[in-house]
Amino acid sequence: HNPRLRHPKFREKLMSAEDAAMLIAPGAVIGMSGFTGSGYPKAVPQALAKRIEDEHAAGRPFKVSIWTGASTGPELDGALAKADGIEFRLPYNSDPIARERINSGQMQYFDMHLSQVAPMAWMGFLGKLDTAVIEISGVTEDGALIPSSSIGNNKTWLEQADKIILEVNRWQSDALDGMHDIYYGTALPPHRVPIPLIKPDDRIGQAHFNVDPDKIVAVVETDGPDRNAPFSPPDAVAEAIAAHIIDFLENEVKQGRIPRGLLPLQSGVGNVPNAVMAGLIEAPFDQMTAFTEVIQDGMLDMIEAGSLRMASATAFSLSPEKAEYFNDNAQFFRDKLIMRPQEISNHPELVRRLGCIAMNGLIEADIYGNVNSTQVMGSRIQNGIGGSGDFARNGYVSIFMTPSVAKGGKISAIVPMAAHVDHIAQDVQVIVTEQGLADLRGLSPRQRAEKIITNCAHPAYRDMLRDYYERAKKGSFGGHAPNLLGEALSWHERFVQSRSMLPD
Ligand code: 0RQ
Repeated sequence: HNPRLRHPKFREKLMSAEDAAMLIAPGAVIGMSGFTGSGYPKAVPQALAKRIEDEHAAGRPFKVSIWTGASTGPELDGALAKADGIEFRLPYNSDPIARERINSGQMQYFDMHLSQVAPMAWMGFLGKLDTAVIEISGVTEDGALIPSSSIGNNKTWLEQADKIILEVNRWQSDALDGMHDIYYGTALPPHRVPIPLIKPDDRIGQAHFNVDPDKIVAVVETDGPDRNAPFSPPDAVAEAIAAHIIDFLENEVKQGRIPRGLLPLQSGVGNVPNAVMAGLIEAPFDQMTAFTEVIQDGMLDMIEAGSLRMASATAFSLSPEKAEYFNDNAQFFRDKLIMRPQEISNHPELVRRLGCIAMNGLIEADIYGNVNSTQVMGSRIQNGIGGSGDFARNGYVSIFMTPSVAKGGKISAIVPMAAHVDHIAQDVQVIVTEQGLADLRGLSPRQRAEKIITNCAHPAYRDMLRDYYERAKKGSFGGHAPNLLGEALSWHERFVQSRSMLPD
């Protein structure tokens, strides 16, 4: 029998993914594991998608609501969205098929701060959770669950669901056991107490999930890899952005504001943040730490190079090659990584206490430093706010980075007015593009505009921005953050009409 199922009660519930999917009813609200392409269930969602397709073919409606940690993989979001089986989705999506369904108005999507998902579920704001479908890497002799490559909201789903389906994935490394730190001390107001984490490497919880064995209705065996999107190697633009950020951090050290090992790093997902990690290996900082959401390829490289001492996160977000590499070398990494529930990895109290250096990507920023991370042309969702808000508002410094143009130069990442705002100017202290870095700390809106236009805008758009700003200073209703309301979103309007922000 499967050596990963070390408790007899769980072996009694072994069944196929197809049989497990039969235990899910139309309209069910399902809490699944999964965070940035790791630790998501791989067999039951596909079997459920097949069942939904069969029901639809027979003319019967069948949709479910899906809650997760963050994004998942093609076997979950992709398969269920393709089957048109998702009625409602929270809290984060980066799957292209699901994105298309959301943007065509067929799927409801509640995009939310990732630290708030578990508390909102406990408070009952999200409704009742019927079923949890959770990938684990094993069950202990005592009947506790050994987490897999992400934790996300699994603790909460296991507590709140009426029934639980487990997927035991043999592909996950045995060495994951012991890397997790599940904190059971959270409570709701008015009973909350301080979270006793003072340093990023503090362990405050336990290695395994508690579970009520009577709620387990199915155990499914799987043997499949996490499927994260591969990273492209850093290009010249990403390298230039990384160099500006490293200069900025070196200066913070030189000014005596932060120690040589910096403060705990938080790095968003994507190619540019990954390039920053690569750049930090060469930088003159030592004994760095990370208190972040996801462990990316670049962080494992930093650990191997000895520049990063340890990382705390809620999930891996590794390219397929790096995920295999991690599994082959898990013994080396296991005492340098701690994985926590996302309400702890992203907790505003902890991000503020530790003084994280928050580094996130953006879609567009306006000349006053308001940042749009989520909605292209103010209406089309890209991914979601994810953890960027948790870290940006509460860190020691909040850095947002982007190439200065998108879509081959047809879109400027610096615009007169952001068409949607996720991060207000007060939560945005540094903006960086390959053109340069704007340190906005302590500046008024008009001082910010001068700096952002001069340092960050692409030359093809710089004069257009300056022209807008000069005219706005004369024609604006108020002079604090000058704007011409009839014109502020005209660049977006031009793109929607002609697919370019550049004038004819
Ligand atoms: O689309 O692939 O169709 O060409 O957005 O853009 O430049 O590859 O950058 O991968 O770093 O993503 C903000 C989306 C940036 C990401 C965002 C288009 C661009 C491309 C991706 P294509 P790039 P990145 C904690 C942190 C929110 C969540 C977060 C994100 C695609 O960083 O989702 O921060 N952030 N989490 O073409 C139109 C623009 C555009 C644009 C970029 N101005 N207009 N399209 N794109 N700028 C981690 C977690 O929470 C999990």
